[in-house]
Amino acid sequence: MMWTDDDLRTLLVIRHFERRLLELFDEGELGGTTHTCLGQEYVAVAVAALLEPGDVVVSNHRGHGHYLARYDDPEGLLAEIMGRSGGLCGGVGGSQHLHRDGFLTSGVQGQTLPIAAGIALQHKRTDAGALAVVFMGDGTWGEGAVYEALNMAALWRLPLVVVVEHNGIAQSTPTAAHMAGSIAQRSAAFGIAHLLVTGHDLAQIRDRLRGGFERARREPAPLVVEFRTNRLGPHSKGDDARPAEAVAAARERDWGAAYAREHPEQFERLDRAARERIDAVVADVRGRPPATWGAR
Ligand SMILES: Cc1ncc(C[n+]2csc(CCOP(=O)(O)OP(=O)(O)O)c2C)c(N)n1
Repeated sequence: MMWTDDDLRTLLVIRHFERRLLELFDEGELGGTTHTCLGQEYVAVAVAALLEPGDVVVSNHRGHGHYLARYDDPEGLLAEIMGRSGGLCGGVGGSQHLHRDGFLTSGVQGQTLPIAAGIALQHKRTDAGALAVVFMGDGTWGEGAVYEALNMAALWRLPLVVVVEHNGIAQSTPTAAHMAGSIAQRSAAFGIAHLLVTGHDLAQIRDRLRGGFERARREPAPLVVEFRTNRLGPHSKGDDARPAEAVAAARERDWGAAYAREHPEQFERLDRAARERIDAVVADVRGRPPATWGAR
């Protein structure tokens, strides 16, 4: 497994961005809450390479990586989260409610799939070949709205890709305690194709998904992609309810640890550069005045 400098750079920018957010929270610099994608960064980076400019991404409470993988804009995102000038949404969206052309997030679990299905319907009518791509966790498969949207997506053959980041836990509840059956079986019940991804090799993942994304665009037809992934950090800030052994096992499975062992020179070089870049972003944004927002 060997990644390009570009891919590894993006992965490490996301990682350092998220680590700094947790520190800034501890230092009292952030209001509200924040959920990091630590451990899951590669899902966003793998998928971003399969997107076309006209696609719309609908993301969730754990959406910083999805944004950074698509736009490489840590300044705009941090300013948004810290409520400083230059924030992506004038500081009113914060961590969980981001909006930019082709990108939308909501922290309301399950709300996003009906929205993404509506966007996919609009694409089918007016912009053939464009996808709606929604990111959600395994726990959110407990929301009823998910099944109403899957039903419509299958019935109306919508160009919708549902990326499920199955990290084995929903806040503090293990998947085994909340999900009967499986994501594959639930997709099959609607006649929706399902692809499972278990590794974190970006090239292999993209090879596995490329044909499915193409079919979803061209037929069009919905697709569920299930990543078996690894939440490295707490659910949000300091609230990791898992036993210490489970956290240690997550560290052991981390893509970063595995990659650093395999390619120490490339990893250390880009890790240092990403850390320095994010330090500079934090210094810049911290020095900015508060965001102002008014009618636009
Ligand atoms: C409708 C709704 N119910 C509850 C919550 C509180 N909440 C935020 S994240 C979360 C767990 C989500 O778990 P999962 O979908 O597995 O995603 P993960 O956090 O693991 O990425 C919950 C219950 C919410 N945001 N919205």
